[in-house]
Amino acid sequence: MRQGIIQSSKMFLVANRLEGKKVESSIRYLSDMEAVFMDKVAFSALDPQQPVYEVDCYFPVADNKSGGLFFGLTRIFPGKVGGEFFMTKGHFHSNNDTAEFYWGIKGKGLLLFMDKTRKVWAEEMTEGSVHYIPGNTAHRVINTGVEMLSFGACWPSDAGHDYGSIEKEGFSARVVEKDGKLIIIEE
Ligand code: S6P
Ligand code: ZN
Repeated sequence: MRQGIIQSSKMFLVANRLEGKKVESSIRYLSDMEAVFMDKVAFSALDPQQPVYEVDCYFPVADNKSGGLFFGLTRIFPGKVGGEFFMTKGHFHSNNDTAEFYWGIKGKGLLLFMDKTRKVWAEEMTEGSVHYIPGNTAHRVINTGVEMLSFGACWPSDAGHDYGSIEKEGFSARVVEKDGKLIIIEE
């Protein structure tokens, strides 16, 4: 049952790519993410024009209007800065107590959660996985695989995005590969 639902949304996402909808697309390059990665020496050796992830969003109602839903499709490229995997910037919602769904479409990764006390936990993201992100919880996705990681998202139209606190304080855990093994380094 669960698998059936995900397979049909995958067909919609991958085959039709929001066809006929007004889609707003954006790309985050390494140059947009200098503060995010730990290893500044490894970072400076890479091409700043390397894309890290791209997002297609469908906003059927005005931003901030209550009662609507927004929809996003994110694709994170495979790659690392030093040992640290490519990832999204991550954010809290500005309207703090608003939740979100993520679901894995292709590839593999980790969804990292962090609450307001900086407690972190993670869920594995794979093709068909479903993730509920509660309110007051920052969320970031990390591509731990060797292919593109694609996932869907659906969130309330009045959620808003607070990137500032993550830009300033970061997450209290990092996901890196060391000696061929994936490890989570906690603060
Ligand atoms: C929006 C939703 C996603 C992200 C996207 C990029 O609430 O969580 O569409 O915007 O995955 O991540 P970020 O952290 O750069 O917004
Ligand atoms: Zn969000």
